[in-house]
Amino acid sequence: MVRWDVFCRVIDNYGDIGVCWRLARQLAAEHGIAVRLWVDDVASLQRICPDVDATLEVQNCRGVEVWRWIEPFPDLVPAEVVIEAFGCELPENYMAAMAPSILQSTNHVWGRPSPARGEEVKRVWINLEYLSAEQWVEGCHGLPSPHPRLPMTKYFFFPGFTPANGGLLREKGLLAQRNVSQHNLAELWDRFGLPFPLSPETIVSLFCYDSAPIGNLLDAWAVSTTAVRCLLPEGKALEQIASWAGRTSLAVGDSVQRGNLVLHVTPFMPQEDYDRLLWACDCNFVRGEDSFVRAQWAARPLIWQIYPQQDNVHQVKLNAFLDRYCQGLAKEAAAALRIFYYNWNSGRRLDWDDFWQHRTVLQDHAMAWAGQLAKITDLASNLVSFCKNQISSKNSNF
Ligand code: TRH
Repeated sequence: MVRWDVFCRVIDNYGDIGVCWRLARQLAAEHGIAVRLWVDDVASLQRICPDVDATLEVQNCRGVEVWRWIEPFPDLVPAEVVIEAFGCELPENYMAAMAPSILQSTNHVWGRPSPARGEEVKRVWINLEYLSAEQWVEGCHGLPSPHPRLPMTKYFFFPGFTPANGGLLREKGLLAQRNVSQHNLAELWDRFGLPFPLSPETIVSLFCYDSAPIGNLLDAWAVSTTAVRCLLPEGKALEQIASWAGRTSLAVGDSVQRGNLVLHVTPFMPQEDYDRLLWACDCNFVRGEDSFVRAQWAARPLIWQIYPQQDNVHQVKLNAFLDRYCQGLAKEAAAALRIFYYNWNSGRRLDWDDFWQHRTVLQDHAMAWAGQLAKITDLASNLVSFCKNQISSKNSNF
């Protein structure tokens, strides 16, 4: 059996570990791969998967071996496939051990004798990149990058929205599960301990950075022509919202009512439950990378706050996504969507009613978009095929 090591450094927030955790679980569950996930901040993983024990150095969770990534890094036999997530830079001694070698012993740390003693170990080294809808990504997906000193090649693997790149994370059966849940919303709301929404109330989830014009949005909802119920997972944005509400603080379980808006502070949920929350809401405000993708699988209108980068590089990425997403969307709805995205991402005043008047069109489009994306092979399967090809290739650089 081929073994994989996935390396993840938590920079800030939950996106990096969110993506790596999903990937690791899917590789184990759907591809029968023995996965070690190396993460430097196990506490962040525990936030999205409470089954994880943040005090342990190593543990088995959901079919994945989770290891705390410590420095100095232990000397061990590297796996056959090494995933360096988001350019997180592998430990030097690990990288040196990755260079082509003849296996001296079958006594692996993992205890799985693969390959046989005396055989050359071929390894594949992947840099898993951030998601972008930009055109150039297609040209760079899968490109090799030889190591300047060691006889090894790293391959760039880009997630994306077209068959010309690595695809998006999508577990087997995810959309079927979503469909069942969306036809049984009462059960979903019950699960969250929230009352079943009264039509024509609009239910939104709000997951954002505190740089967003949150006060503006809440003001817009308070004067909205239709009632809005906002579910806000606890996080950094709470402080700003508390001050908007004229409170010293807000905590899980608190509610705020103003005009046509009711806001509930909900707990930060396990990843699977957060998915379900996205399925249940009429519109989802998401951020970063992973919640952004999950909101697309939810097939509901979404507002994306992109992770801000230096020199406004993120604006280009935002436009690239909008260009793809708006294809096939009615002109007026597309214009309203674009304006709302720009204002949300650049701190300007928001006109919720102007945007939400297109809700039916936006809803149909979100469903069509998810269907279109689902035709593309998912990221884990693409990654497995890519690595298999590299390993079996006679011209492999390993
Ligand atoms: O947390 P983020 O802002 O992560 C970001 C981005 O990934 C960005 O690209 C990266 O560079 C930066 O971190 C360092 O947003 P993201 O990507 O949506 O990740 C949030 C994760 O948290 C996602 O896996 C969903 C999960 N989550 C829960 O499990 N429960 C919850 O209640 C919520 C709100 C989120």
